[in-house]
Amino acid sequence: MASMAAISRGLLKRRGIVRSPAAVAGLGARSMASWFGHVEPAAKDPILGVTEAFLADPSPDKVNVGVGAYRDDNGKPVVLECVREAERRIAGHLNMEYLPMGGSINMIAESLKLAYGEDSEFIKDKKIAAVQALSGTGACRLFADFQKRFLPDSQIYIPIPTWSNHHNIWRDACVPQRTFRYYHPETRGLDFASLMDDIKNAPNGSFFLLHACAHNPTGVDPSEEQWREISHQFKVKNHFPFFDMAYQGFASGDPEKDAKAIRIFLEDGHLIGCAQSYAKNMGLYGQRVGCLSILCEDELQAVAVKSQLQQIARPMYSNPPVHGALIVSTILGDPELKSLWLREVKGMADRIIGMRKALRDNLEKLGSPLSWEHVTNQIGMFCYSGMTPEQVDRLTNEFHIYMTRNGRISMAGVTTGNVGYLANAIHEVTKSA
Ligand code: PLA
Repeated sequence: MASMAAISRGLLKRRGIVRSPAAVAGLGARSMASWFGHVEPAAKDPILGVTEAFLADPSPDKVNVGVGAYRDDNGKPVVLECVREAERRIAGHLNMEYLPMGGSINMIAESLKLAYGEDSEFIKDKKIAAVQALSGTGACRLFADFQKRFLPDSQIYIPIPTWSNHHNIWRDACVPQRTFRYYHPETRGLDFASLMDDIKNAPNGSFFLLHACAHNPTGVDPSEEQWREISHQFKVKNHFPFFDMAYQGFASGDPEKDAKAIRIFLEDGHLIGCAQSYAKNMGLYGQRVGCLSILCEDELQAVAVKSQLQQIARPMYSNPPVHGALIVSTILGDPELKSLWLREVKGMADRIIGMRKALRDNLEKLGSPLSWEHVTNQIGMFCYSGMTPEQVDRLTNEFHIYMTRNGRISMAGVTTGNVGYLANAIHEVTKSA
């Protein structure tokens, strides 16, 4: 009788995971050394690749307005005072035990209040399945994997344009992608008519990815009235809205106001999904704290959905990291720290608004023949400048200004010190256009 070991070796061989000694001997030295010889370098990420190029540039004039990372007016990364205070309170009191698979219960409870409202009936009725996620990216990915697992024939409708990584996330989750129109290059505003047409023309019961506020990269959001129409049409078509809320607080300066689109959909009786991130609004970029929530029909369904989300997480990363979640729950769970946070979010949003005005003023003073009104009309972290990839290349090659080739300027990286230099360079590459 064959031994267990021999049987399992046979199984592995059939699956091509181990090779027989004869097969290995026949491979020869060259192929033994080239297990990964066929692996080509990956294409550079359109956003994080910009940071790599910026870091490699020795020029003292260099400016990074690529990645959406907030800087103070001296161009330095910011740790919020509420975060520093939360760290002081945590220090020495934290054990390093694993969190539950679904993450920090307190952090999740606070996150749901931010997205669904302090007194939300859905929270009271326990209708929301929610887990801590590896920031906004992880929340989107977990949702995409969940969608594939339980609705394997579904697709996702993604706005054009969108954050480049949305495409990667749903691609890697093997969910087919469709697009819907969103932005009008001529008006530099929302293409509302086309957006509504695409919602109407999608098959009933489609999944749609919506930016809850401060759309990336365009800085263009629907008005409240337009959100109401969108929500109404979603009802008619029975579409499922998945909100990516990576910038709550960065659109208006007030997280409560920035949740308006979600609240409208909730009022209209939709079931929704929501990805939240504390990277930007708490400046916790590298801590990777976020939350994925799915509003279900009842508590029973929410319990089932949560258990399945945890089961998707378990073989990927088992359970999420503890430190950032504790910072978030400490801040949001303490009225004093929470109001400090709200002031600090407002401060960041206001500095960005100030820089929009400064950039536009500078361009107008230089006598630019183009209109730069959109710089101040757009909201959130980014200005979708309208510059072409070739103009962006000139900014980088001639002026050491680093940004994504779609013409997106991260206003969070613009400061009193560099706005004049930036405006001058933009004027140089656009004046003859
Ligand atoms: N969703 C949107 C719309 C985003 O813009 C980003 C980050 C995320 C999710 C994910 O953020 P998180 O995982 O860090 O929480 N976008 C950045 C960074 C700021 C990036 O590309 O990763 C950007 O520069 O577009």
